Amino acid sequence: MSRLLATVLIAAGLVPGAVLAGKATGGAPLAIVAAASPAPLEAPVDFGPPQGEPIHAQLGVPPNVPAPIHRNYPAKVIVDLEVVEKEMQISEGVTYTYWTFGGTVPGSFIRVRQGDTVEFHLKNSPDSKMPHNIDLHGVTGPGGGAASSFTAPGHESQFTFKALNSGLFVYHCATAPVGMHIANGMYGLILVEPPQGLPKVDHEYYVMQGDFYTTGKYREKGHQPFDMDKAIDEHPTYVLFNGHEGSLTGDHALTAKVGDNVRLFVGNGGPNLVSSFHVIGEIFDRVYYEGGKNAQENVQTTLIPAGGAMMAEFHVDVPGSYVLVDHSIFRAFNKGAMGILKVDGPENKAIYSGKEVDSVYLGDRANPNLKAVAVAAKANASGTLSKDEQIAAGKQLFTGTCSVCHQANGEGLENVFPPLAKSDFLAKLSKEDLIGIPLHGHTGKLTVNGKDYDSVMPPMSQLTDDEVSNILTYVLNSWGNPGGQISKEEVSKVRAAPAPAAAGAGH
Ligand code: HEC
Ligand SMILES: [Cu+2]
Repeated sequence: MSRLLATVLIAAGLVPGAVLAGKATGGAPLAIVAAASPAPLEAPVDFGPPQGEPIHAQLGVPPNVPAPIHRNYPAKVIVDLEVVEKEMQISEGVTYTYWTFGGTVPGSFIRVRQGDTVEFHLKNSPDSKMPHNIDLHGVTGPGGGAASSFTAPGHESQFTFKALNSGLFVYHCATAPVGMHIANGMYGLILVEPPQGLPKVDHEYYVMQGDFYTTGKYREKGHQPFDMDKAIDEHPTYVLFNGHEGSLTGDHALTAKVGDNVRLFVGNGGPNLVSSFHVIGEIFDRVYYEGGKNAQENVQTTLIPAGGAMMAEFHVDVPGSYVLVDHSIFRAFNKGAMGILKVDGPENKAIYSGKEVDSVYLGDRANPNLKAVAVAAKANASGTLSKDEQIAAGKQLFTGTCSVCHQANGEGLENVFPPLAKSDFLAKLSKEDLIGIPLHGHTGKLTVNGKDYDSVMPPMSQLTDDEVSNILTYVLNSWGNPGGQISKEEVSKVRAAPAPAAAGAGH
């Protein structure tokens, strides 16, 4: 009965004419609707009882997925998943207390075959402070398993479901406050393969986007607690792939060779944001949008709802770094939503003339060595920060922030961006005025080394106090500048003071 009703409603929504016809003929619209609508829904095929010995599922640690299933019968598959609460690095020098399925964010990747009977064991580590459960979107049944899997610390619960529909599905914790559990990293993907399997590819990768809310600013160092108010307001501090800034860049970049076929399983845990998922420099040859059965071809950017997923397949033709982003682009460049697929192999100048995109798109992620920044943050916390440590950290940060305009060697660009190297303007500034430039920007006429500039430097207010102090200490001690040192405290004083009239009036 309910399936029949659903068919009518769906058909009515798709075919406006049918609605009118339905109204006109009163009680018996069905035949008319069916004529102009897609085939009626059928109950999913029941593949019959599980056969053979029970199988223990191999789980995938992100960004890896378990091997494809080459089985031609439905089986009983046992999944063991443990919830672990643990502190991990969210960004260089910044820690966060994650709640995880299997110790990673996103949680372990589960792969079963359509028709399999899944016996799910959810353990909650004795070290946990909170109870947890799991809602798998691939489960047919109220709550997706949530009610049957509520598990206190040190306990285990078990439930069984039949994977009736094939597709790529999100799972997540659904314990109150649900948003907080998801925001802390409690989500992952379960792939229910169709009986014939997926087409063979050279690489399969597992990527999941999530938004994070910390009391401190983006990249503010130290341990950062969850911020409930920011989460309710949907103002994330971080938007990340696989739970940590840099989890898919530098040494952790995804890899492929020219000529390979790549499949990405991409989910969006949310809790709040919808993802406009894009790979810079690639076109998805095929996208199974929303993780379902149908594919669209030749897609640039695909929408992944919060609590949704998609599969993308593409052929890589030329070498280089392809940047995974949420094309809501401030999230990529200012909140961390960036990953890299590094493709090695011979150039193909007929397809692309060459020249790397790294410096244009990657900023400080082109050079994955942000270690110096973490070292400085640690030293700062323990009160032992030296000038050399500040300079080393400042150099890395300068590359990501200031060098686009002032150039890596501080020489600037003739008539556009003034030089910082041997700048007589800079040398005459008081500490406060120098700190004020990155904090408030600069507008209006100025003369550097005898040349006039009348341009705009935007405020770099996204930088934290320690980042500003390290960058300026680096600038002061580079390229023949006069030397000196700026502390984090000096920066916070200037930030707290009202902006000077000149900089304020410039807007
Ligand atoms: C988007 C381009 C841009 C970025 C990024 C940028 N600046 Fe500037 N900067 C300018 C421009 C343009 C001026 C000149 C402004 C004017 O004409 O009033 C300037 C002026 C300055 C000056 C004073 C003039 C001089 O040459 O001594 C300093 C110091 C400075 N910037 C430091 C920095 C630092 C440090 C950073 C990184 C935190 C940075 N800038 C990032 C464009 C930029
Ligand atoms: Cu939970």
